[in-house]
Amino acid sequence: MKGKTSKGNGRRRFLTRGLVGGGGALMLSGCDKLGNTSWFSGFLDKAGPFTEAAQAAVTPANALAREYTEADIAPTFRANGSTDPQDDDYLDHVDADFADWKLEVRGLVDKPLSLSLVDLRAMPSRTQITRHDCVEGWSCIGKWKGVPLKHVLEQAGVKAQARFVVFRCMDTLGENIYYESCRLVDAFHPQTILAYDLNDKPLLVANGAPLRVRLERKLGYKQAKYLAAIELVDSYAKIGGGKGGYWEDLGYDWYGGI
Ligand SMILES: Nc1nc2c(c(=O)[nH]1)N[C@H]1C(S)=C(S)[C@@H](COP(=O)(O)O)O[C@H]1N2
Ligand SMILES: [Mo]
Repeated sequence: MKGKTSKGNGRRRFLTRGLVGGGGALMLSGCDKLGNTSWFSGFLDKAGPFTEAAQAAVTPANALAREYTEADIAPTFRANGSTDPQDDDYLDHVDADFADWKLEVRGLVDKPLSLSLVDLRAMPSRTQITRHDCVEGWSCIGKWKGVPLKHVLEQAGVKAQARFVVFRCMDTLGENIYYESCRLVDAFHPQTILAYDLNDKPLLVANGAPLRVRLERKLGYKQAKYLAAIELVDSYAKIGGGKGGYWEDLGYDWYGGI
């Protein structure tokens, strides 16, 4: 199952409901200030992303990413990659305003969980204003609110054999379903949250509604959108193309540190 809609263009009507928001030009202008002036694109061209060893040599794993002020927030958070998934299951959730959507927490846990948005919003939350850096050479500052992944993992109870968290998404990009993964130390990082709000509003479809991860010390492609499940595993070798993520399977660095 590729998950592509068989219901044709009719399913695209939510686009005109404005959930995606803004025209392309408008969305770009929200980030121009930073995208054009930041050190970031030049840095990546020359050096590539931090590998795990390089980052570990410079900063400890629990070092915090820089946080910004309200004044730094881009007027529109740019969207990238999948911005309007057409997978049937996803479109059903959009139609129901995500009322029946649940985040499954499974794999190497003591107690698998199934959490609704109401459940997630009732858990402790963290709000952070951070800069998102995409390898395509743009950056954007946004305010994210969500539940620290740590709380979810503590509730589920991580088994001793678990080494990675796999983020299972609902969107098909090209031929494959998007997914990502990170080490437990990054999953327990204080700024790693499962975000449901962006700039004080529920996430738009374009930015990963209803839930996406924020791994603030990592590049844009690690920030998995449209979450369906988080899975605790001891290895990701048998998942997807075996490299730990959608873009990793196509050759990107798995660690993706910044
Ligand atoms: N599920 C899913 N997550 C994803 C992507 C995607 O296509 N699908 N694209 C990634 C990339 S490359 C970037 S830069 C960011 C973009 O997030 P945004 O649309 O909120 O800017 O999401 C990342 N997470
Ligand atoms: Mo990206």
